[in-house]
Order: sequence, then structure tokens, then C-alpha cells
Amino acid sequence: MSIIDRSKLTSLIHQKEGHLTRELLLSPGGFGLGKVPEKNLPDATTQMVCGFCGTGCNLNVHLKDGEGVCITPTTEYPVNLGMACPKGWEALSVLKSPDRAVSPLVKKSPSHWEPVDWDTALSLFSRKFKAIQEQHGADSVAFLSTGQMVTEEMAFLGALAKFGMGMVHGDGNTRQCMASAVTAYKQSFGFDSPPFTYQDLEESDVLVFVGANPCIAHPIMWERVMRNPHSPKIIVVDPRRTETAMQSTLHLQIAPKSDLPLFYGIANILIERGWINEEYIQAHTDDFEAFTAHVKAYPIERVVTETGLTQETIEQFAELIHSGKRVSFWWTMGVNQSYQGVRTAQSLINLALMTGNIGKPGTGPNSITGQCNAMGSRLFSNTTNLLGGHDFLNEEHRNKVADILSIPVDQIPAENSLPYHKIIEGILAGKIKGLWVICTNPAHSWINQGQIRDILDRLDFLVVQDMYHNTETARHADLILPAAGWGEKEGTFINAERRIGRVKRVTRAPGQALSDFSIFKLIAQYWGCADLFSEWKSPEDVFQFMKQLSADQPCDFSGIEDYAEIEEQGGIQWPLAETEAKPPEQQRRLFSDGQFFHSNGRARFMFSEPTKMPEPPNEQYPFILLTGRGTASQWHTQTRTKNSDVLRKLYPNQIYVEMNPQDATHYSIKPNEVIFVESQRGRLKARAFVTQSVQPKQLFIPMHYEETNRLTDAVFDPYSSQPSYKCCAVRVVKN
Ligand SMILES: Nc1nc2c(c(=O)[nH]1)N[C@H]1C(S)=C(S)[C@@H](COP(=O)(O)OP(=O)(O)OC[C@H]3O[C@@H](n4cnc5c(=O)[nH]c(N)nc54)[C@H](O)[C@@H]3O)O[C@H]1N2
Ligand SMILES: Nc1nc2c(c(=O)[nH]1)N[C@H]1C(S)=C(S)[C@@H](COP(=O)(O)OP(=O)(O)OC[C@H]3O[C@@H](n4cnc5c(=O)[nH]c(N)nc54)[C@H](O)[C@@H]3O)O[C@H]1N2
Ligand code: SF4
Ligand SMILES: [Mo]
Repeated sequence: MSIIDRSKLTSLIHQKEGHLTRELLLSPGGFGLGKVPEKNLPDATTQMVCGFCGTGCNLNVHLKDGEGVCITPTTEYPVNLGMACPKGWEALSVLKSPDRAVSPLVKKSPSHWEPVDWDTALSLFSRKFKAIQEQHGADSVAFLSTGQMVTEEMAFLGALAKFGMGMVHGDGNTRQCMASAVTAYKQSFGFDSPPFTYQDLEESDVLVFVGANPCIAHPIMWERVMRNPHSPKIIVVDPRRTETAMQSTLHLQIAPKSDLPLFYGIANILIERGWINEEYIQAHTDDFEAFTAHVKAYPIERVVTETGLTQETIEQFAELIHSGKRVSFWWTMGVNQSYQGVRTAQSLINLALMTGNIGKPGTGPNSITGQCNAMGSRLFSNTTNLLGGHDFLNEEHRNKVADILSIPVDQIPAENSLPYHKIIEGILAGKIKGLWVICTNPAHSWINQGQIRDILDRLDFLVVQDMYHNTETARHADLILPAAGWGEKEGTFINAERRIGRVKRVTRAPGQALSDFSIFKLIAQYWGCADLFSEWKSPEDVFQFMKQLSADQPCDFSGIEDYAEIEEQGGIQWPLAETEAKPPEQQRRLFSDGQFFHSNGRARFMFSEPTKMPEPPNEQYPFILLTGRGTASQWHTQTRTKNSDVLRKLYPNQIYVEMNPQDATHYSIKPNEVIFVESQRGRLKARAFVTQSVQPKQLFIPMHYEETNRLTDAVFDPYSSQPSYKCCAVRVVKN
């Protein structure tokens, strides 16, 4: 069954007033029903990539008098093949909202902001941040960036903050999301390099989804699985019986955070039974012997005890991996957002390496990205890496970047930024006094909300640059800068399969809101560093710099001519070096030659002992709380999706908590009853959704509701510093 019920969506859209052209395009009869006056029909169509999730679907935007009026999915684009989820269909609606920030706002009292013009706002921005830096040092002002702006804007922000304004510390919401996958790939392969192409979803005969719920979070990738002609076996590893698990061949409903013993145990079975690809291991990997010794400590009995699975299920899983000709492993936040996310991701990478399931169609250890441009931020946000996947600590890299950008090399910091949680700690310690938050909403989405909100209020100066004036973070801001959103500006995104796609301006930003690109350009002027960016006139100018910066890196895309070529080709995946033949093939994967990015060309088996759950349930707090995506119609902190009448009808408006019927009986809780959920850090009120989809003594609350992160525990992966959003101890209290 398709999870996108188009007939429902269409009828909901029909109910919407004032969008007759849209009704026509979506209705089964299409044009020609005679309902809409000729003059309202769109008169042109352009195409661009969706601005929500990392799938990167392409959308036709139909224009009337140069203004986008409605959307249909592009049929001939190699990603979505004519499909889109509700967020894509509704992408234009969320732009029109009374919540949009239409002018810069300056805080006058704790709950009162006044509109000012850009000159006043940017003079204040520069004066305040400069004063802080003069008194406390250049590194006392930091920034938080995003995986949701176009890459050209991310690069501009990172370069402006670090090369122009002297900042050392800057991180982004990709830390909340992809950091564990990034670190896992870097350690295992030598570069952050997701190897797959979406065609692999259709070419595998065994697909293993771990901590991933694509039916909700990546619906169009799931549609690609549904098109797979090989009657694939689908294995889902998730403590919840998710929408995806319900459609699987085999659901391994493991105890939360027992993935590591499970996959080590599976590796042990594969080795014991000789179900490994010795030739591949010999030719292309390091440290397999030590890995073999390590996984010996995971006999099946131990795996049974730690995961709660039966011996038969575990064996069946191993047999399916063995019998598959093309096995692929896909993971998302159930893996990354953990106190041992990096090693868990690597336990999947190890399985792919040891069975030779890499570099061939339908294979791969494949991390699915979350945000539309998480891949862009991984390469160009100038936070964890120096622009283009380079290293701040490497002198050669600093020289290369300085050369290409014609900036003095001593303006490039020769030290790494603090990761996100250390920036937050730095504020608490009084070392960081100024913060600039762009395109992210940490007062809702960061872990342990009470703490982050208190910490944001300790800043001397907080600037929030957002499309909407009333986000949870904006409510703490001293200065709010109104930004244009997706559809109101130009640039490129990089999707989960490394495909660079175009984003365009199809409508005007409201009021005085400006594209982030223009805001950065203005700030450079007010700060007095505009000279550094005199060549950065348009996003496409920056794209040309990005090409040069990527040259000779694994992500080399210097072979792409320009924006026009990206469009002609249906997006272009990196790498595409200048020397490569054109046109590039539309579906390309990495490592087909078995060459990895470590200096000896080999991949590494990475592993260690699992660590203890930081806050296991106890008598007082007997439940484990899981959090994640709720519906295909909700996006993160809901600043955007709550502004569509259609989407609002497709998701529960009030916060709810999923609870197993056994627990509901035990606590005498009736379906829909309002209860309290409490952790050591906070409490919230939610409606009980009594369902078999969660196991006894586990609860699930979607992240889209403001209250959810009151409960979560600020614990991080030691290698990636990614927050562990998906397990803390809570209790339920009846009204
Ligand atoms: N509709 C919608 N789509 C989205 C988003 C959105 O907000 N809304 N956000 C986008 C972003 S940024 C991201 S990062 C992705 C996230 O996409 P997903 O990672 O697929 O979504 P989540 O629901 O966060 O988590 C996936 C699953 O991990 C499971 N899980 C929890 N703990 C464990 C564990 O210990 N082991 C295992 N194996 N599984 C566990 C949860 O039960 C959950 O079902 O979605 C993207 N797509
Ligand atoms: N409990 C729990 N918490 C979680 C998660 C979880 O699973 N559980 N998942 C985590 C994950 S994976 C992620 S990615 C984060 C997401 O967390 P956030 O990044 O905080 O969430 P968003 O709602 O996407 O915030 C993006 C902000 O940017 C604004 N915006 C959109 N487009 C533009 C633009 O072009 N320019 C500017 N300037 N602003 C713009 C939006 O209005 C919004 O306020 O949440 C994390 N938090
Ligand atoms: S699946 Fe993702 S990229 Fe595709 S339409 Fe939906 S939100 Fe947009
Ligand atoms: Mo994410």
C-alpha cells in the first residue's frame, strides 16, 4: 500500500479556498474541466528541488505572471519519477503566512519587539558583536548554521563568520542529525562518502532498514523500494512496529540501543559459517582479524539476552544476508542519535564490507540524510570541515582555500570549532557571549530544552535569522532578521545520494525579508569586510568557487559547468571531476573499484565494546522514551508545515504519546486520556495513544511538538558529539 493517499490529499486540497488552479492540476481530469476561468491558468512552468527532506524530489512549479501558483512532481527526474509527498505538494502554501518575519525586529522588553529598518538592524548587529569581541576575544561570538539553506548561502555564512568576522566557533543542526554517519564514514572510508544512488533501492534483493522509518520520513525513497522488481526481502530493525516495519518481511523489534550486540553477533555468525567474502576483505580492507576476535564475544545466546529477539529470528536475519545477491543496509536516526551512534553505524559498514556488498548495484552501507541540504552543509558550511571537506588543521588545505578565494591565509582559523554542545556549554561558562542562529530552531529541537532555553537567555546578544518571527528560538532573540525561504531565492542543494540540484526563486519574499545570501552580503558591508567577498556577487558566482574548492577532493565536482548543466542533466551527483566524460551517467555509486579514501586505499573495520545506557529506566522512571518523526505531513519544529491548511488536516494537532496496551491497563489509562510524562528534567501533558506499535515499558513521542525535548537527556556520542535523542528514562502520571 502506498502511504501517500493522493485521493485524500486531493480532496483536502479541494476544500481549500482560493486555489482553483491547484484543484484543477491535481484533480483526476486535470485541465479542461471548464471550472476555472482561462485567465487563472498557469502560463509557464519551471522546475526545482523540494526544500524539506534529503530525498531531493524535483517539483514542477507552475507560474502565473511569473509567480509560483501550484506544484506537481516532475516525472522525468531520476529521484522521484513523478512522485511527491504531501510536504512537496504544499511547499508553496507554507510561504504565505502571517507568521512570516517581514521586517527586522529589535527586542525592547522581554516580550516586546519593534520593527526597524535594515540599516538600524545591521548597524546594531555589527556594533553589538564587535563590542563583545573587543571585550572578550574574537571567539566569544559563535554561530549555528543549518542543513536547510542552499549550499551557496552556507558557504557564504561560514566564510563570512570565520574569515571575515574572526569567529572560530560555528556548528549547525546537522550535528543533531548526521554527525554520527559523517564520523563513521570518515573513520571507515577516509572521507564522508555515502556510496549509494537511489537506483540501489530498486536493485537490491535484500534491504535492511535500521532505525529508519522511510514510510514517514522518506516516503518517496520508500516508493522506490515499492518499485523494486526483485521481490526483495525487507528487514526492519526498530524497537517500534513502525509503518515501515508493518510492511517488512522480517521485523526485528529489538530492545532500544541493542543494535551493536545484534550486528556484532550477526558478524560472528557470518564469520563462523564462512558466509563472508574473503577475497574482498583481503584486497580492500584493514583490521578484519582484530574484528573477528572482537565479535567472538557475541555468541548468539548473548545477542538473544541483550536484544530480546529469539535465536530463530537472529539466525533468519543472518541467513537472509547470506542468501541475498545484492544486500543493502540503510540507516537513519535510530542509529545516529545515540550515545554510541558512530560505532553502530560502523557495525553496519562492517557487515557490508565483510560480505562484499559495496560498490555494486543494490548494495552499500547507506546513511540516509535528513534535511534537504544536509550533504551541502557537510561539505560547505565551514563548521566541522574547512570549505569543500578540507581540514582546518592542515596547512596545505588552508593555503589552497586562501588561494582560490584570494584571501589572506592567516584569516583562516588554524583550529577546529567547538561542537554544538560545547558551544552551548561555552555560553554557560561565560566564554561565549554572542550567538547568531541561522535557519534552525534550537529552543525547540535541541536536547534537554529547559537547559538550552536558560542558556540562550544568558547571552549578551542573540541574533535569530529566520523566515518566521515567532519561532521558539526567536522568542529569546535580541534581534530578529527576516529571511526569504525556499522558493524565494536561488542556489543548489545536495541530496542523500550526492546529487546536486537546483533551487529557484518562484515567488517574492514578503515585506522586507531578504534572501540569506543578500543578508550575508549586507553584513559583510556593515562589518567592513566586503572586500573579501567582492567577487561573491550572486549564488552562481559562489557555486563557481565551490567547484574549485572541491577539486582534487573525493567530492570533486569541478566538472560541472554551471547551473544550466545541472538542470539539463536532472541533477548531477558528485564526484564529477573536470577530466570525466560527459554527459555523466544519471545513477552513479562510489567504490566500484574497491578504492577507499584512506591513504592506503583500504577501508577499515571499526568497532569497540558497547557502552552502558546513560540513563536506564529504574523504579522511579520505569519507561524508555523514544522520539522521532510522527507523520509525513509534519516537518521538525513545524514552523513551516503548520502554515499549510492541507498539511494541518493530515496530522494530529495535539501532542500525543504512544503507549502499549499492557501499560495502559496497568495504569488504568484509557485511549485519548490526557496524562503527564515526566523525566528528571521536565514534564509534559499529552494524550495517550494506546497502540501495539510500541513495546511494553517504552513510549514514543514525536519531535514536532514543542514540549518533547523538555524530557530528553543531554547525552552525546563520544566521537561525533551527536545528541542521543532516542533514549531516556521517564514515568507516566495520571491526571
Ligand atoms: N515527515 C518528515 N520527514 C522527515 C523529517 C520530518 O521532520 N518530517 N525530518 C527529516 C530529517 S532531518 C531526518 S534526520 C529524517 C529522520 O528519519 P528517521 O530516522 O527515519 O526518523 P525517526 O522517526 O527520527 O527515527 C527512526 C526510527 O528510529 C527508531 N529507533 C529509536 N531508537 C532506536 C534504536 O535504539 N535502534 C533502532 N534500530 N531504532 C531505533 C525509532 O523508533 C524510529 O522509528 O527524516 C527526514 N524526513
Ligand atoms: N527529541 C528529538 N529532537 C530532535 C530530533 C528527534 O528525533 N527527536 N531530531 C533532530 C534532527 S534529526 C534535526 S535535523 C533537528 C531539526 O531541528 P531544527 O533545525 O531546529 O528544526 P527546523 O524546524 O527545521 O528549523 C529550521 C528553522 O529554519 C527556518 N527556515 C527555513 N528555511 C529557511 C531559510 O531559507 N532561511 C532562514 N534563515 N531560515 C529558514 C524555519 O522557519 C525554522 O525555524 O531536530 C532534532 N531534534
Ligand atoms: S519526500 Fe522529501 S523531497 Fe520528496 S516531496 Fe517529500 S519532503 Fe520533498
Ligand atoms: Mo535531521
